[in-house]
Amino acid sequence: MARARLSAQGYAEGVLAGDRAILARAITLVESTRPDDVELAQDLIVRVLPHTGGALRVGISGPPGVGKSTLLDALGMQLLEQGLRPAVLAVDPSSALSGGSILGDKTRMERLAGDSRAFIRPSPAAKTLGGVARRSRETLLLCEAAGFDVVLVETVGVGQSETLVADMVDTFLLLLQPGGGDELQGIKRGIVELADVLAVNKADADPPRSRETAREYRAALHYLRPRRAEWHPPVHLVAGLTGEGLPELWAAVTAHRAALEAAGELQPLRHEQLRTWMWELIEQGLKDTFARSAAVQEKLGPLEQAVLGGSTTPTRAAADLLAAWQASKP
Ligand SMILES: Nc1nc2c(ncn2[C@@H]2O[C@H](COP(=O)(O)OP(=O)(O)OP(=O)(O)O)[C@@H](O)[C@H]2O)c(=O)[nH]1
Ligand SMILES: [Mg+2]
Repeated sequence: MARARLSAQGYAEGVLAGDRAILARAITLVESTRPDDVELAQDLIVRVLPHTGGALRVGISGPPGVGKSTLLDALGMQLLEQGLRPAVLAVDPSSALSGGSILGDKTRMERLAGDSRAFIRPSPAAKTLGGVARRSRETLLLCEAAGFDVVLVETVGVGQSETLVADMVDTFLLLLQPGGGDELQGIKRGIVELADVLAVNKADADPPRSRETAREYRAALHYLRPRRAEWHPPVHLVAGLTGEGLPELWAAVTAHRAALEAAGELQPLRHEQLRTWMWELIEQGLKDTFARSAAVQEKLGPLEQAVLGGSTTPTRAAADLLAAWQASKP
């Protein structure tokens, strides 16, 4: 990046003033892995933290090609009409493997991308899914500080990133293809259980089939344990392409948030997410220092071989390595 870095205060002021160019640069800073950038980014986040928490945080997932981006484009435009300002973030598990963001989201969100009141940010490139998650969480906070009322986090539903996204939002929305139960759609039961609101998309193409799919999911949901006593996930019929059913879908999303608040569960949910986030980082940090330790590196190969050769057990090898690590510390 050719442009000079700002101070943490400089970034914070720009973000809080809703300056989109500075917001974009602040997100780039948060995505950087350079140690001095990481320090500066944390300084920035701490400064804006008192101004976060105000947005409706919504996750949206579903199988590849189900129409997530198309629906977000239409929904985003509808929110703008209501005077709300949406930001759309993408979390792409494959970017952790390919090192780049592949979602051509701006092409599927043309209207929203062209509107200066909205904000769209593709998935950060990171080596691990945990890295993608950290950057996305901090980007969400920056968007809140910049005054966005709704933060929509899109992730492709292939069974890796949904839990991550569900762990950073208030309401998790699952889009389904018309026809075919979750076996066919490749959606794991655990993902259906994460959903607060479900919607069969592309209902314009084959309405009877879509209604049948919605019926099947409603029936299936009876056999799943609801995540919360006061909320039973509804199944809607929508079409992102025509806008059909979107007002009702949005009403369900806001009703879910309202139910959380009425039950006094919003704060506890967000607190739990912060705790989980912190412990994930601690676990990652411990693993990294463990793996880097000379004492561990010396014993790791032989012990792994011993486990594979059947002369010791994974339990004993792990205990030996942990003991060697403990003993090596000053
Ligand atoms: N008939 C119909 N087609 C739709 C609808 N929504 C999206 N599509 C089409 O479905 C295809 C995929 O749409 P996207 O919005 O890119 O889907 P996506 O879920 O974001 O896809 P990935 O991000 O690649 O997982 C496109 O060809 C859309 O035109 C809809 O409501 N009705
Ligand atoms: Mg998409």
